[in-house]
Amino acid sequence: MNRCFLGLLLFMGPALALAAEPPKTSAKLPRTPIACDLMLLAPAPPGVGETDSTVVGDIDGDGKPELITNAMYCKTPGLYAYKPGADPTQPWKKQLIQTGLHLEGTAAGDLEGKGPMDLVCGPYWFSPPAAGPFSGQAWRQHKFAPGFRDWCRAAVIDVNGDRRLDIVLAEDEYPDGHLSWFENRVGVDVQHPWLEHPIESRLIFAHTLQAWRNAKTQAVSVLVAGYHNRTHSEIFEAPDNPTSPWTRRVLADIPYGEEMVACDLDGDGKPEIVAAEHDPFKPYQSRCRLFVYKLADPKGTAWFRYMLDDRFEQHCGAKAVEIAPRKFGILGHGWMESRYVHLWRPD
Ligand SMILES: [Ca+2]
Ligand SMILES: [Ca+2]
Ligand SMILES: [Ca+2]
Ligand SMILES: [Ca+2]
Repeated sequence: MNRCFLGLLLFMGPALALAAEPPKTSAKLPRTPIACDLMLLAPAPPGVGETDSTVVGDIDGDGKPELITNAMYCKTPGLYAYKPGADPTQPWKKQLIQTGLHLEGTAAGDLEGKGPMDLVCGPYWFSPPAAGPFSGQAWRQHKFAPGFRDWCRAAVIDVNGDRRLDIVLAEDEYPDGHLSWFENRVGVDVQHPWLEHPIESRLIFAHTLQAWRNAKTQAVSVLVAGYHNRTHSEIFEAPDNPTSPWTRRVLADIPYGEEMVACDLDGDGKPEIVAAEHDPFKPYQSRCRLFVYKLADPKGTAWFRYMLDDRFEQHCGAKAVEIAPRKFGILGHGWMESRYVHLWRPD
């Protein structure tokens, strides 16, 4: 186990089994509030609303990441890519991917296997023009999930191991959301370029979707968590044949859990789950808890829970970030105290 993370666990006291209350302790992890100079990437046209689905990826292949984000809840919804210039404090180059569709659930990956990065947003995917992703020319729009509504969470991963990236998609703003993976047959089967394989059909406001492949077992897992009170967070595990029914394991009840993330914080090859409560209203906004869940048995049927903090709402989600090689911190961002990004680090 990574010594930094071991130190973090010892600092927080004994582990508790799933469903137990967090330890009563006055000890707090070191937290660094980072005051953000919010930078306007580009002037927004009138009527543009909130962004709700952002991904970072190198979509033009120059080795540097770009930012892809959507505009929602407005008269002119859309999806845009932004590219910084030599001076990132100057306005970034802006490329329209689509406008007119209210979509959320953004992911990036080379779905055609031809090099240039493609984008997924909701039940659509978008391929760049031949002139280049930032050429100003229109991106091509394709629909891969005709049975899905427009508000989703998406992940791009090779589920069946055929070296073609597939798409995992969850409907995220509905009390009866579907979760499926879509087998990539683009360029192989013109009539049916995407084959849907349903996984679940009763997700409740699934604001978290993350998929990963276990480096040792090669098994694919998908983390899904609901946004509203008393909803479950669940991990779906693919069987050897991922077109067969998947195993579903309930991780925990997270009151108001938003944007959970799986990350191998201690380097043992198995992901931990970072979960932050996010109720932004008084008096709860100063009582929300930040948890790390760690597997307590090899089969994934029980988890230890560690509370890292209980003072801040994290409405905009918590993320694990590599702050040094193989050393992870946790970033959290609230809604009411949005001027600050919080960083927890294990030393
Ligand atoms: Ca790039
Ligand atoms: Ca491509
Ligand atoms: Ca595949
Ligand atoms: Ca781990």
